[in-house]
Formats: sequence, structure tokens, C-alpha cells
Amino acid sequence: MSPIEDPKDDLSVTPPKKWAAGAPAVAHAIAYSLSQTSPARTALTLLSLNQTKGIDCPGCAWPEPSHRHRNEYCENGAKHINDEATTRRVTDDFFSRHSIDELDGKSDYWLNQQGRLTEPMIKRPGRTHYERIRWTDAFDVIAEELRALDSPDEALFYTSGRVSNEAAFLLQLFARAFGTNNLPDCSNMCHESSGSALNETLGTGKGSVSLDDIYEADLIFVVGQNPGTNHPRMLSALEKTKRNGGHVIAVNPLPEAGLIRFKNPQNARGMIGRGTAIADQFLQIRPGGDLALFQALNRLLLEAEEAQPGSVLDQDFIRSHTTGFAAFAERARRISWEDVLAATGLSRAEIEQVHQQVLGSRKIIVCWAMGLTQHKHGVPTIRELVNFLLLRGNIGKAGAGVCPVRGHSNVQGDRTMGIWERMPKNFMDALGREFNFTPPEKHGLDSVDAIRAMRDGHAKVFFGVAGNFVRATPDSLVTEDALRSCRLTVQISTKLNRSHTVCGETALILPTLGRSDRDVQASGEQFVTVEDSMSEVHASRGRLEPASAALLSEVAILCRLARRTLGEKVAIPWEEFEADYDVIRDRISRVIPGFDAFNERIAKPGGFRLPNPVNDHVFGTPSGKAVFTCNEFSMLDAPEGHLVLQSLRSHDQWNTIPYAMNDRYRGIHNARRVVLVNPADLDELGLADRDLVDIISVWHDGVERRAEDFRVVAYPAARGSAAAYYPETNVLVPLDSVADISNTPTSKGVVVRLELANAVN
Ligand SMILES: Nc1nc2c(c(=O)[nH]1)N[C@H]1C(S)=C(S)[C@@H](COP(=O)(O)OP(=O)(O)OC[C@H]3O[C@@H](n4cnc5c(=O)[nH]c(N)nc54)[C@H](O)[C@@H]3O)O[C@H]1N2
Ligand SMILES: Nc1nc2c(c(=O)[nH]1)N[C@H]1C(S)=C(S)[C@@H](COP(=O)(O)OP(=O)(O)OC[C@H]3O[C@@H](n4cnc5c(=O)[nH]c(N)nc54)[C@H](O)[C@@H]3O)O[C@H]1N2
Ligand code: SF4
Ligand SMILES: [Mo]
Repeated sequence: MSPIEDPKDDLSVTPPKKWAAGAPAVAHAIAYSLSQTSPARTALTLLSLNQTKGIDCPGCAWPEPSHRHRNEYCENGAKHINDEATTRRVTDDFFSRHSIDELDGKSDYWLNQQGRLTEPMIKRPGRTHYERIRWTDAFDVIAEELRALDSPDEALFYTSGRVSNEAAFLLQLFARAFGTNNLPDCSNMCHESSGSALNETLGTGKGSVSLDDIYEADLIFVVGQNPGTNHPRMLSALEKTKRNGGHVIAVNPLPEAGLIRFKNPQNARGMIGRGTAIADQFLQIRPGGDLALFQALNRLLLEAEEAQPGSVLDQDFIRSHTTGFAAFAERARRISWEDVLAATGLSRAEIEQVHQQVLGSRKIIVCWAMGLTQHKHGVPTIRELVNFLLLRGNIGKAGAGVCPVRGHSNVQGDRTMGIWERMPKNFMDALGREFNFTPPEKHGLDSVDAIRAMRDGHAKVFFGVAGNFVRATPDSLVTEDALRSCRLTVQISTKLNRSHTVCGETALILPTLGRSDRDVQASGEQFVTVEDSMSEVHASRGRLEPASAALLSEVAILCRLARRTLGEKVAIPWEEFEADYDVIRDRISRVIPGFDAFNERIAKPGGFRLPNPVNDHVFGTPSGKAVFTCNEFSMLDAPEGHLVLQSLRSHDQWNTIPYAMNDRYRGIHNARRVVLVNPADLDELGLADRDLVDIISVWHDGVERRAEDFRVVAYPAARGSAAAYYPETNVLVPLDSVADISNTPTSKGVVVRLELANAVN
């Protein structure tokens, strides 16, 4: 097993790759797995990954096809599961050897590489080290702090989207029975803009398409998404679309490898052949230009209909199933080409070419991810792409629809289970009825507002179930101070991360079982359930011996803590829940629509799909119809000498956790502190490839936010844009720089300047 050291920053650059996956993907997956765990455990995890009786891949929320291949996973899925299945261990003597200050000086990479957490640990007030604590004492500490609060709203219950449906349901039940809706989650920083836009226009916050729709579509837009790295098996699905005669248009400021060509490692053609070309047209858009692009496409559609009435728009659909068309159309005709070209950086000919493709396509899907949601005008952008789909009736028909591609493997399920600071009244009423209590009515705090509340002394206990709050959130220095000002911080985690080294006065680490671990409770072996991006709900069963005998499952931790905190205050059968997860699922089936006979249906191989009423033209909006919206034109504009920076993922990281220092497809090796900029922009800025720079963000509060010592890499990025990795650049995102309506941090649209550091080469 390789020694655990912080890798040296030793940048080398090769040309960006023009295809994704193929044989190297398999080799990289195996190499990372074997650096973490034994060949036997690697074989066990990989052979059960995404199989109907196996482990749901924690890598992302892309669904599995119904006919499963024996190797139904991708390079990154294999790396994620074996990062969890690692045989390295963090034991209590590790914490006596390293002070918290010392650990705080280590990199995110180093912390993760230490291995699985094995014992509950506490940092007591004024102490420099974590020390071991018994589970019962840990629950006492938390319960006492929670009960000592002046109001339940001084507590925050954060979750990240790896948490199972069962644990998520219990967490929100516990928080609400305790008396607060403060349930911030990673989704606030992720697809919240999608939820906001889709709820308003279609009456449901979820995507409408299935994998079969993807295969059947005539035209798929992949916008603001890098599937080759973040949803690799989406490329197998797009390959099928292409073979069935469909087309793909990719919209991105970066020429991402997976958007260009894909070599499917599941077949010989992919392993040794040329693979499949993915995008028929690639639009290298300027950051934040997508609103203008869809506005332009909508204007072209309206004009084409005027020229040949009845031949372009789906008038029947518009009449029967939508409202707001007239006002929208009046507004949409006024968009100017000058604005569109400035915002998108595209030529009119390129956009007209897309328009022709649209006219020739009866069934259209738009897929998107963080490139749309993490912008100031993310919500209007998504509303505008809904307008685009509504115009030709592309909602509620086979091969067509909206496809927000989710990140965390169960982020969508967590929302379904009630993890949201503002669940609607019908959910709250059903929850209260089932458990005989009155859930709090006041909306809770989301992630950004949770940071503000801690900063301002209004929240004093932070309780995190999974995730790495301090590195996932914006304005890192502000967030760190906010967490440090808490009376108590608690993290339920599988692996060590920065959120364990940024501590409240008292801090607890509660180690838990991961997806891959066998979960045995009083009634026998348990499984949990998850919901993917296409609303398929299925079971996940851990296969490995748990990382330590001291671990408790998330469900067990929540049940014991809830009992200890709430006592007999509310009659919730926590002990039965812990003993048998079927009991939790029975209750879920009585509270949440679509889960009738949950236990019976989940027993079927592959589980079941939750209905999306949109597909029957039933819209949960006040009018019962889909809503055309009027969206003001808006674009990102950096003043002269500045660039628009996006913070994104490398191929070798999982959210806040780097697995290695490489980003193979983009040709970046052995370094993460790099900033990718178009060579023409570098010329204009008087900078050269490999210059060492500080990145400084510019925001109207006048505070200087600086990320030091980044190497400039000349890269074919859209003009005026820059790209660098998250979480190293989160320090640059101002806490108040959020998307309108959704309050999502604008991680893809930060105005920056680059300042030469003391250049030494
Ligand atoms: N291996 C791996 N897989 C993952 C994750 C991981 O960290 N590692 N994370 C998971 C999670 S939680 C999520 S949310 C997803 C994220 O999946 P993605 O959204 O693909 O992730 P990002 O790396 O943030 O990439 C954003 C993409 O949007 C493009 N982009 C940026 N700004 C714009 C814009 O203004 N317009 C357009 N059209 N494009 C833009 C970027 O160039 C980039 O290609 O991945 C999930 N899967
Ligand atoms: N600048 C910038 N910031 C961003 C983004 C961006 O693109 N740019 N992306 C945003 C997005 S899309 C997201 S989703 C968030 C992600 O934010 P989070 O979800 O909070 O962060 P992760 O890095 O996914 O959390 C990793 C940690 O989760 C724990 N963990 C893993 N598996 C389990 C498990 O099964 N159980 C438990 N209890 N713990 C587990 C491990 O301890 C691990 O260290 O970050 C957001 N922040
Ligand atoms: S596409 Fe996502 S869910 Fe599927 S195997 Fe890869 S990482 Fe796992
Ligand atoms: Mo995400």
C-alpha cells in the first residue's frame, strides 16, 4: 500500500483529450482501488456494484439500465466505492498523535487518505486533541446541548445526498419533532435552482425523463455538464441515442472530452476501436450565456411559426396544457441579437444551425447540471429552457422532457423524504398526523442562511449527517469562523475531512457504516433504499465487514440520539425503527405519496419508479397547467482586465475530496492549484502560460478574497472565462453572491482578476 503523503505540486500539462473512457479508464479504476484495499475486497465491491442485489454506486445519481451488464459501473464509480472500502483506518491513537491544529494544516487529500473512521471521538472545550468517547456519553452531550438551546431554531441539521431514504426520513422527523425546519442540505448548493424553476413552471421539482426516453430522443442538449467525469455512464446512454439516429448538442465553455467522443469500456468497439462521436454540434458558450441562447432559440421558433403558421409550435399542447403563452411570446420576440451574441460569444450562424436541428426534431430532451444552476440567473435560465420545451410540446411525451442530472447518489431521494427547509403543507400535515405531533410551520434555514445564522450568533449547534460542510460552502474563511463560533459541532461521517478540524467549542465525530458495509440490526441484515435522478427507487445492500466493530449505522445513531433528546415527548417508535428498517419504510409509505406498499415493491429486483405527474400532463401549479415565464435578459459581464471564474471538479476528485492530483481528460497532471485561461485572454492580460498568480475575486462589498499561488495554464476555454478546482477556490465565492430565488452560491460565476505572485519557475 502506498505511503500517505501530500503529493508534491509538480505540474505537467498535456493536450486536452478528445475522447473519454476506453481502456485507460479501466486501468485507472483498478489502480486506485488496489491502492486502497485488497484485490479480494475490490472484486467484491465491483462485482456487486449496481447489481440488483448489491450496492448502489455512491458515485452519482445516474440510473442503471434495467438489463444490467456484469460490469455495471464506471471508472469513477469504482474509485468512489473503493475509497470507502479502503482498509486504512483512523483509530483513537491517531487522534492522540495529531492535534486538531496539526490536522487543520493538512490537505483535503491527506485527511481522506487516512482511511475510515472507527471510534466516536470528542473534542472538549479548550482541548487541543480529540479523545475517545462512549456512544452513550456522546448522545448525552448532544442531547444536553440541544435541550439547553433557547429555541430549537438555534440548531442546524445538515445532510449530504449520500444519506439513504431511511436515514433521511428519520433525520427530518427528528429535527421537526425537536421543533425546527432548519434542514440545510448539499442540494442548496447544487440543483436548488432546478427545483425552484421546475416547481414554478411544471409544478414538480424533478426531472421527467427515463433512460428509455434518452435512447428514443431525436435531439438531446447537454448543457453545463461534464458527464465524462461526473456521470460517466451517461455516455453509454448517449451512445445508444446516437446509434438510434438521435443527435446531441453540447453547450459548454470548455471542450470536455466526454462531450466529444466516447469509447465504451463494456464492449470491444470501445476498448480498441475509435468509439462513438457524442456531440454533433459543440457550442463553446461564454459562462452564463445559456439564458440568452435559449431566448434566441425561442425567438427563432416564434418567428418560424409566424412565417408558416401551424407548422412549428405545438398549438394544441400550448392551448390545452399551458398558461402565459401570450405574455411570454410578446416578451420573447424582443430579445436582441446584439445582446445574444455578446452574452453567448457564439455566432448567429451557430445558433441558426441549432435552430434547424430543433426544427427537424420531434422529441427533444434538455440535460443540465452545475453549469446552469450555480449562476446568479440560474433559475431564469432553467425557466427559459422549459419555455423552449413547452413551445413544441416536449413535456409529457416519450423521448422528450427535462433532465436535471443530479449529483449525489441519493440527493433526490433525500428531498422526497422531506429534507428541505421549506417542505409544503401537505407533507407537514401528513407527517404530523402519522406521528401525532405538530411540525413547526416556520420555514427553516438553507445552507447559506445557516452560515449567516452561525456567524451572527443565532445558531449554536451544527449537526451534519454526511458531507463536508466547511469545504462545500462558499466564502471559506467566513464559514470557518461561523462554525468555530458554535457551542457544538457534530459530524456523522465515514472518513476524515476538514469539517472535523474546524470545530465548535465542543466537537464530536460519530463514525458510521458506509454503503459498502454490511448492516446487521436486531431483526437481522438490513438494506437501505435510494432514488436516482430518474425517480427509480431501489435497494442497496452492503457486502463488506464493517470498518470497525464500534460503528453504528446512520439509522441507529439517529434513533438513539432522538430517543435521548426527545424522551417521551413524542410517541415515535425509535427502537423499532432501529431494529428493523422495514418499519421505517412502512411509515414512509403512509406519509409520502408514491410509496404505497413500499416494502413489497422494493423487494422486486430493480425496485420501482415514482410517477412524475408531468408525464400525464398533470401539473402541480396553481392553475394545474405548465407555466410559460417571462425572463429578463441577463448576462455575466467582467470589467476589463477581469475574467469570469468557474470552480469545477477534476476527474480525480469526489466533490470536496481530491483522490489524486490529476485531471487526465483536461491534460493536467500532478497539480490542483491551476487556473485554465484562453491564450488570447492571457495575451491581453499580459500573462504567460505557467505564470504563478493569485486569484482575487471582486465583489461589491469591497472585501478582498484571495486564493494564492495558482499556476496559469493556457487552455481552449471560452474567451473571458477561467476555470479552477473546487474546493480550493471556494474562498473566492462571496457568501452573498447567490442565485436569485434559489439562494445557491454562484460557484460558476465569480468575477476575478489574476495578479502575478512572486514568479519563480
Ligand atoms: N467523479 C465525480 N463525479 C461526480 C462528482 C464529483 O465530484 N466527482 N460530483 C457529483 C455532484 S454532487 C454533482 S452536482 C455532479 C456535478 O456535475 P457537473 O455539473 O458536470 O460538475 P462540474 O465539474 O461542476 O462541471 C460543470 C460543467 O459545466 C460547465 N459550465 C460552467 N459554467 C457554465 C455555463 O455558464 N454554461 C454552460 N453551458 N456550461 C458551464 C463546466 O465547464 C463544466 O463542464 O457530479 C456528480 N458526480
Ligand atoms: N465552489 C464550489 N463549491 C461547491 C460546488 C462547486 O461546483 N463549486 N458544488 C456543490 C455541490 S454540487 C455539492 S453537492 C456540494 C457537496 O457537498 P457535501 O455533500 O457536503 O460534500 P462531500 O464532499 O460530498 O462530502 C464528503 C464527505 O462525506 C462523508 N461521507 C461519504 N459517504 C458517507 C456516508 O455514506 N455516510 C456518512 N455519514 N458520511 C459519508 C465523508 O466523510 C466525506 O468526507 O458542494 C457544493 N460546493
Ligand atoms: S455513472 Fe455514476 S452511479 Fe453510475 S457507476 Fe459511474 S459514478 Fe456510479
Ligand atoms: Mo451536487
